[in-house]
Amino acid sequence: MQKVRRALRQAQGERELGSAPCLYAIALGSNRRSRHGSPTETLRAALAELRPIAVSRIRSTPALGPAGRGFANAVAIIETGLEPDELLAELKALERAYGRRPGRRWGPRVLDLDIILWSDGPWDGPGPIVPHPEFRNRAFVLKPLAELVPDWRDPVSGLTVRQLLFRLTAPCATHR
Ligand code: A4P
Ligand code: MG
Repeated sequence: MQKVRRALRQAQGERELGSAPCLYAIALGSNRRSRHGSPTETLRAALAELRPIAVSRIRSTPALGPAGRGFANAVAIIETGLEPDELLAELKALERAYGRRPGRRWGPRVLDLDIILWSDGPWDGPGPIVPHPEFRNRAFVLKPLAELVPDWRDPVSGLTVRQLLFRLTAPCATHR
């Protein structure tokens, strides 16, 4: 994971000087079969299309909320010159290409792609909210994220991914 850490340091440093592509952490979820197969096989195919510089392992997780069936979840780190609104448009197109149709919020889905963090801090432009407003409360995002970038600092809370995961999962945690 040295490569990701180095790339993150470099992206954050160089962006201050106004160059270099951005790094993004993208969370992937699926709890419905696609033409690629099971949710795990679907994530494997989608991960390849994102051309990531690092990927977490794919975990089976119980559904949070009313989505019913359990999920396959993973996180990918990608490098791109796109801004968050442009990247979200690409991710939505990929979701559609995998057969996702608009439906009930939190309903079963073939593929969900969420932007969790990017190397430029908070995004206050059009489109997505970055950091993702719910990621601090979700072990199915924080665990794979911590596998890849434990020292990446959430620009809103000021805590690292490792600290956010500890806060969520420690036995006496108050934030659940
Ligand atoms: N949007 C705003 N910010 C972002 C962002 N940072 N990244 C907007 C991506 N999208 C963002 O998303 C709804 C709207 O959020 C979009 O129009 C986008 O512009 P969506 O993906 O179309 O709909 P959704 O997935 O039903 O909503 P959302 O809020 O993404 O749901 P979540 O929060 O992803 O929750 N349990 C387990 N174990 N694993 C899961 O992956 N996922 C969900 C869905 C519930 N339970 C789960 C899991
Ligand atoms: Mg989503």
